[in-house]
Amino acid sequence: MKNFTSVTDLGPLDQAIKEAFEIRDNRYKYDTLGKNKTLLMLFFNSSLRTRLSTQKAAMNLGMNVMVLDINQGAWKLESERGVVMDGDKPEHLLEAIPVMGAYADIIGVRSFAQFKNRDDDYQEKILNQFIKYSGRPVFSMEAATRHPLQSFADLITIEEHKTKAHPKVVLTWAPHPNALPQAVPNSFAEWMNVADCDFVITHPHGYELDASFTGDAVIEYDQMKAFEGADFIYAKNWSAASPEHYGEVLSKDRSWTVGSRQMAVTNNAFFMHCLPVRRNMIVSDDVIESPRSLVIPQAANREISATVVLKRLLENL
Ligand code: AN0
Ligand code: CP
Repeated sequence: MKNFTSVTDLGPLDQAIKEAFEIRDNRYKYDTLGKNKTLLMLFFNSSLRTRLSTQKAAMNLGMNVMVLDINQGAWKLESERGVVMDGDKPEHLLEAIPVMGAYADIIGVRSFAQFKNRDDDYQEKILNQFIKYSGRPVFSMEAATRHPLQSFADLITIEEHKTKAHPKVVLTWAPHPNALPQAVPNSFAEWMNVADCDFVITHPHGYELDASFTGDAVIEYDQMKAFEGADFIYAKNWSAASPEHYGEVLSKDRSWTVGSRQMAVTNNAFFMHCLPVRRNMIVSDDVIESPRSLVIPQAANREISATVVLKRLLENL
């Protein structure tokens, strides 16, 4: 594997799942593969899970790891070409990227949607510059439109817990005070479209995700109806994705907060969320604390998905 930015880079999912279970059962199996190889993890945005799980994955493979928070201690980076740099940004990505490439064998990048220009975000302008100018394999640690390491961990978690071949999986929007990216729901939809499941997405009007991600999913605007008979409930907030209202918060309707009222009509569904989660906005205390909540196993599986991805990238060096 050359780069990892979406589900298509991984090839057949059954093979990827097999590798994930192999790693889960012996996570140090390839502990010399990364000897004298250096991973640079680059964060333009905050992180708890991605930072720790990806570093742990690299250590499982015997790699050296460097972590850089661009906004804390590095120079602020300009990303537009042709700009007269007389503002607050002392360095350009076009120099910074090849410099970083000189020190690293593999580069992980976290760079959220900026909500300034929908086309720039949806064309993955920042991530693609890393691929173009670093000369190194690049993987997404959540970019503008996708969070594939999360979706891979989500898929592993569903595979571990499903009790039928084609479970009903429901992605539900839930309220949040701020404008959040569409990366997690986009990616989850993209992966569920490839996986073996009945996939339903539910959200208020105005929160339609881009059709390139939703694919064959059934869109149901009635949340209670969507939840009927579900085996897995995946909650997430996202802001509007449409060109007219891109990045806007259109609703904070707390009747969409996932609680026992909605879970009661499911098939005793498991509850999932990528974390960080705002309790009693996205999900009630009792649902996230219930024995059916998978949020901690999901987060734990981030180490597994990252180990598989780094292993594949190392094998191709
Ligand atoms: C981010 C998001 O919604 O994309 C990261 C989730 C993994 N969440 C927040 O900014 C709260
Ligand atoms: N789920 C996830 O990516 O969490 P962090 O933002 O803490 O990395």
